[in-house]
Amino acid sequence: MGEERALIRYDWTLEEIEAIYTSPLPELIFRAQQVHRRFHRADEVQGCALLSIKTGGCPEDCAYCPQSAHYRTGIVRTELLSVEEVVAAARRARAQGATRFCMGAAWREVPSGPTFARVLEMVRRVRALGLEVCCTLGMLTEEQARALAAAGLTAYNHNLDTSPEYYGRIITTRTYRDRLATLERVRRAGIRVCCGGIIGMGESRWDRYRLLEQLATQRPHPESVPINLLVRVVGTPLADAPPVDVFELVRMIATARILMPASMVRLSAGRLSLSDEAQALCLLAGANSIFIGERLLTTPNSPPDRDRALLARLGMRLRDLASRDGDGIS
Ligand code: SAM
Ligand code: DTB
Ligand code: SF4
Repeated sequence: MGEERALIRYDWTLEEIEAIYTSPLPELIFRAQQVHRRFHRADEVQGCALLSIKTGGCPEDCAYCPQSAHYRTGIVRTELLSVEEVVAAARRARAQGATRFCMGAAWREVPSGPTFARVLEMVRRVRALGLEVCCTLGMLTEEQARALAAAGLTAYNHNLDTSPEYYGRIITTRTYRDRLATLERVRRAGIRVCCGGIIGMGESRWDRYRLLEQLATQRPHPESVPINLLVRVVGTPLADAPPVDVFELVRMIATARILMPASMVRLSAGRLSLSDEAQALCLLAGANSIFIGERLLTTPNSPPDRDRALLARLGMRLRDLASRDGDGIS
């Protein structure tokens, strides 16, 4: 990979990002394909499964999120699941073809004490099934990051979501700087970073370039970059956000692929609202991972039968457990 490593850049400018994002679609997809094939297999996607280990009642006010206590979305709050419940879900996910298991908790920050000890045990037990393990638990202290690393955590998900300038329109209970500080702690603990964003929140193209700039100038790049299409949930302030043109999603994915060649670019939330053809275009644009399974965290996902049929029609497959470890170099 030495030669490939030399192709990875961290000095992308906003102008370059804009030029890539706005290039004619055939050019953009061609370039993304060239990068994709150099760093990844073009016929394989990684299947990841999500599990909400603690649902609802979150003190943050993220305008997109059904789990925020600030909005009435009908979400039923739950306590932290038991280790056995989580392990059973991870086994089911593995049987369905997932090689990465992501646990999400509706916390502003990770609590300490027995609650955190239980999360660490979940990480150890799921890792022992041979799965990559990702957690998204809100803000972390340095000590907690080190403990997660010691438990064998593969990656920590903490999204920047949008540009620094638009962030305050979406979330007021924390700052972009808070987010970057947690990401820094994750990095320092030696955990891989999973960091991406959401499109369709009323942001401009410029906000998307700024988000991509934030991600692609990190050294190393986040090994995992989830691109979520807003799932509009009734009761949240973004319930009636105008739907985004699907080609914007394709452009976002292709640009992320070109800027961060070795990273996994994940076509994350929102697939249920996409046609098969739109999803195929996202995969052609360089996405190489999807969430599989009935549910995301609290909302329905694209049904497993439909996903299996789609991959079969495209002549593609889910990456198996024996394959090279998930995240690429970066
Ligand atoms: N509380 C933790 C946090 O915010 O980091 C972890 C869970 S949170 C649900 C994880 C990510 O899911 C958010 O950063 C956001 O990018 C994404 N997300 C949440 N609700 C979404 C929605 N309705 N549509 C698309 N993405 C969403
Ligand atoms: C990410 O970027 N997307 C996932 C995962 N990281 C944790 C979450 C999507 C949540 C969609 C809304 C829901 O189901 O609650
Ligand atoms: Fe809480 Fe995370 Fe939802 Fe924001 S995105 S309200 S922090 S669960």
